[in-house]
Amino acid sequence: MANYLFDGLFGEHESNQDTFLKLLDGTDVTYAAFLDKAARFAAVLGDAGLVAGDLLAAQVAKSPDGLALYAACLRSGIVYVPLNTGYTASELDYFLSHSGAKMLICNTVDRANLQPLADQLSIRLEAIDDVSGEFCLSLHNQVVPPQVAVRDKDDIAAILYTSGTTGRSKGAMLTGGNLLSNARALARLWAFGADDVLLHALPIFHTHGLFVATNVTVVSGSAMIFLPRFDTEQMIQSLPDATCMMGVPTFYSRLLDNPLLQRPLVAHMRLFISGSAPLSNDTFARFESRTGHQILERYGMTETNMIASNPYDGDRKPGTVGVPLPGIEVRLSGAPKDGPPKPNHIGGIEVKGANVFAGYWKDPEKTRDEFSDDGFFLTGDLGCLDADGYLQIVGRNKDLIISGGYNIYPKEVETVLDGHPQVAESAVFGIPHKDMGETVVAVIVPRRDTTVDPKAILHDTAKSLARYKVPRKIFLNTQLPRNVMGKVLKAELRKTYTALEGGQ
Ligand code: MCA
Ligand code: AMP
Repeated sequence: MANYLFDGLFGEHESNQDTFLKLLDGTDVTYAAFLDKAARFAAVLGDAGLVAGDLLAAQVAKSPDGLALYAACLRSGIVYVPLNTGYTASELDYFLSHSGAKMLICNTVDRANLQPLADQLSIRLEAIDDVSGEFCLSLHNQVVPPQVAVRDKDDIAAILYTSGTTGRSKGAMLTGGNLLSNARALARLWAFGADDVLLHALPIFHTHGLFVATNVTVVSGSAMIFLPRFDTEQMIQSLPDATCMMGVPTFYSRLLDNPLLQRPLVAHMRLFISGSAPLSNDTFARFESRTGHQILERYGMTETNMIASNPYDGDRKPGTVGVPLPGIEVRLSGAPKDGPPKPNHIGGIEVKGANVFAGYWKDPEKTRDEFSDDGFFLTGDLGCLDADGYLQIVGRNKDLIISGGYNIYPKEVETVLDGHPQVAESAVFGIPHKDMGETVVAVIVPRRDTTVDPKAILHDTAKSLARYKVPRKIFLNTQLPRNVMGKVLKAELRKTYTALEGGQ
């Protein structure tokens, strides 16, 4: 096979007229039209001097062209580095410098803001939607698309930056083999077929929206209703035309808040899937009683793609993430090497299989730290297995907040807060939140002899951090609770401030 991933995903669709994307304005994009656009992007990127193995960073709003850019990179063997559209220029500085990307693609509205950074780093910057610009104009002039690049199973297809407990983001290198094996396994497991229409309202810069949703759709030749973002009313309007939906738990709790979500609206639907954050038993039960559908919960990570899933046919157990996908080994640290772990044994979840990434970009030391001696990836999640082999995630041994499916590492936020002139020290943690699952808050110990203005601190923080990382509330205190080793007692803070906020 010439290009392991691209051919594996799109091989079936080169010349077919089936619909791939259904857009809000009523237009459809066929697979053929989409692949033509991808080929044109590939040609333009080639003209710009990018070759297989080079990195291309993209901070683009969700659109068919944004997705075609991803397909173009796969086609040309260019390593795709998608970036959250919420990242500020100072966050981008790190990703671009660290990755060594040769080119950054943005939207016209962000161009002026990003140009100084691109100039400073000598990175070529282009806007994907600047229709009168040379980059977009040359898309139309391409007549002979370049050859599809030869790419192997082990070649890196994408690098996704994921924050870490040390506060420094790491670039997870995902190979063609990682992505294709997972897409095929999920499509088979969830019984995707050419007649399916997936309701897609996720962002396309993370594993969930880009790899799980898109790759599963493509590999099974189905279509997606491609919404620019999650909007409850648009979802309700689109559900009658869909057969499946994927989302984070917030999607489901927001849908449940809408009285129009009723059994007849979704009677024809085949499957609702949830992931990226814990789905509460309450949401599972309420969704079932309102719609008759049991949400299928699955579990994964940027570094591993999807690891486990509740079954399509068979018991979907609320509060569990199901069983490991075929071919993927899952074990719990501290469990006996042979035989099943003791009931209720809680251990670190460790994973091995074709799904597991190739390591962190330019960081062999960190890569070594996150694998066991016998090659299992250490997820940092804590779990236990029930008698039927269903995995339950019971906690994390990493300091992480998941808000609406986005991960926030407190250390990164604390570093910014601690650098503020009014702040002596800070502790950032998550408290329960009805809509987002968890929300970010901070306790701040002010500097002596300083007047503290929490609003100003938040305003300044938002200059360097994406808005979803900025604490929703700041509490002031004279000191932080610490143990004898000097470690801040986050669990205690969580308890105190959850009670204070009334559990939200
Ligand atoms: C937006 N905001 C958020 C979030 N999203 N704040 C905290 N947490 C969030 N998730 C901020 C905006 O910047 C804005 O801030 C304000 O909240 C707007 O609120 P709202 O309009 O309610 O938000 P929204 O635009 O409706 O977005 C909420 C959302 C969205 C629909 C839940 O966050 C979303 O699509 N989440 C999905 C994330 C995802 O795809 N995760 C998968 C990661 P301000 O008011 O200050 O301006 S991949 C992964 O985790 C693994 C691999 C896996 O297993 O899938
Ligand atoms: P990320 O690093 O953004 O890929 O996020 C991965 C993390 O999301 C995992 O390590 C888990 O902590 C969490 N996660 C993903 N799916 C689930 C789920 N179904 N239930 C609970 N946590 C989940």
